[in-house]
Amino acid sequence: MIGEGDIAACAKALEEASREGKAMGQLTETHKDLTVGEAYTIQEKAFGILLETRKERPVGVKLGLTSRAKMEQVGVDEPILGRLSSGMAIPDGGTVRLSGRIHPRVEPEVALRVAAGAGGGAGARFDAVAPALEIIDSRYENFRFRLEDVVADNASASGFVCGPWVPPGADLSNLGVVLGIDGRVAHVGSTAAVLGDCRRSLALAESILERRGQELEPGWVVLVGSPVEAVELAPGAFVRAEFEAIGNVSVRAERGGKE
Ligand code: OOG
Ligand code: MG
Repeated sequence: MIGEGDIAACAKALEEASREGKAMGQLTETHKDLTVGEAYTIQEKAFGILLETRKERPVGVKLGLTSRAKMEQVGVDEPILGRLSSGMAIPDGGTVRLSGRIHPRVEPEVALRVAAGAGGGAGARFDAVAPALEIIDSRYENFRFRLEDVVADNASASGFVCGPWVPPGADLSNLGVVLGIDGRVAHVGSTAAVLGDCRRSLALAESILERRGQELEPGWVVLVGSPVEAVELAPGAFVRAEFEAIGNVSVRAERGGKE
């Protein structure tokens, strides 16, 4: 248990680290008994500060650590949820600015769009699906953290790119995914690696939000979590993800410039 003052201070520190692109020490080094529930409270407070100071709005959620490859990469084996803001969206074929980020990585994801009337605990549905790329960037030194740290740090959310939305007809349970960097294959995977069927991420998002007294909103984007390890983003890199039956999405990394 940590006090309310400590929760506010942690949220402020994380929001500042993210805004200034400066790495910080893990919260669990100072707050050894921080709980996951408290970590979500910190996440919500830091996201609130982000929305207010940057005049942004919530546009969805992201699931993280929903595949074995991702759990092993960061050494945390429990799925988590983070929040997406309007300022994190990058257009398909656009550029992701690396300056202002600490040690950004990119990963391929399926994006689901929450259907109208999906809330109210009836079981969320989605009305469109898109190929997506997620840019993650831990605010902790050396990209190292424990479960509670990464939850407080909004599940390392930093940016996302959605390709063209398509109707939800395809069977998403086992689709091939190729992540390419500069035309070379970096990772090959399947949507089955995400919870056995990446559509399960929707129910998972609902249940995590429900525990926080919240719901998915119609029109929100849900990033299901990466089926493969994330790859470091270097200046000039051209990143493209190809999804069987869904389509492609790309982004270019640049040191400076506009997003
Ligand atoms: C945590 C976020 C994980 C995913 O798709 O699994 C995530 C991290 O790797 O820093 O976004
Ligand atoms: Mg992700």
